[in-house]
Amino acid sequence: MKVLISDNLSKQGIEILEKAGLEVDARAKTTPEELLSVIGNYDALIIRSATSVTEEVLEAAKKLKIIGRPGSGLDNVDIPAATKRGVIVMNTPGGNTITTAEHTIGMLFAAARYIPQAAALLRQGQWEKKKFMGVELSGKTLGIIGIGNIGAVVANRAIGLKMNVIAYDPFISPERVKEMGIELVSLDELYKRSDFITIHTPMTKETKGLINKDTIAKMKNGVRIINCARGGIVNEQDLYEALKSGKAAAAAFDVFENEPPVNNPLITLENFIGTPHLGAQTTEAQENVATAIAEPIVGSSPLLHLLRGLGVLRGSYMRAH
Ligand code: 9EZ
Repeated sequence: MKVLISDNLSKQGIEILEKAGLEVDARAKTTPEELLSVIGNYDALIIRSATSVTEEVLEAAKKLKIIGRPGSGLDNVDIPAATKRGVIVMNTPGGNTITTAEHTIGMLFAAARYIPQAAALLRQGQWEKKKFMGVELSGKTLGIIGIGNIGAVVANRAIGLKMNVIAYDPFISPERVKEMGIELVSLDELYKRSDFITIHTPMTKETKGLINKDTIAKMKNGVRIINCARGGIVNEQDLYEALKSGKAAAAAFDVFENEPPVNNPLITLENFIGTPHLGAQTTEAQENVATAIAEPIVGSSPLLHLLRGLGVLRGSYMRAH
């Protein structure tokens, strides 16, 4: 079984594949043209965000049985086209949970105290205090939109910071909310009561542009907004206006409508903090997702051959935890 790794994968993942006797080609920075020309030789493909698996790629991938995407987000894979050809698509959303939640907590502090802006000025020799009067997190209300795996860890850490945590999620059970020790509210109530708002939903047609001028108008004056989920859930133009007018005191984003954000006016604002999609960038998360994607690919090797031989496997989408 031949495996192509078209982007970077932590060495722990590569070792698992090699030890199992799979033939591994680690070709970081594979171009779309290269991918098209070589993909026909491989049984398995491991990608990151840089590789797009289009219908054209899948058409050329005559031997391909499985695509693994370490981490969450499968925006760059044409899942229906893969499924049509009996190719399994797998991701590992669990491996990033704590790391992404911790980045969110970091952004919460950054938005409360302007740490990145103050540090940048200090580097330039400026000792600026007046400009950076912050607020405490303790006693403030944190509104979490989307209380799945990451949202739940953010809630737990925020409770430790003595924040009052409220959440909105159309899919959560009341029992689970009770276990977490937080209050489930409507979206309108969340907007009305929150001092800080953080988003932890996937990008869907319901969440695209969820935070916009109309919903911002429902928020408290001086609200601080965090987005470490997906670019575009917050309308960037509308947020720009809110940060400019002071309606929103600060915003801290790890994700953008276009990444990297070129000519994006948001990043010029003093009360905006941006990081370059660092949500999953820890040693621990990268090891977690690399091993979590390698293990089922190894396990799949004999099983996939058998199932395809029997005509059972028609393609599907699964999660490897
Ligand atoms: C939808 C959502 C949040 C939401 C939350 C989760 C999949 N999903 N979608 C509409 N977990 C706010 C408005």
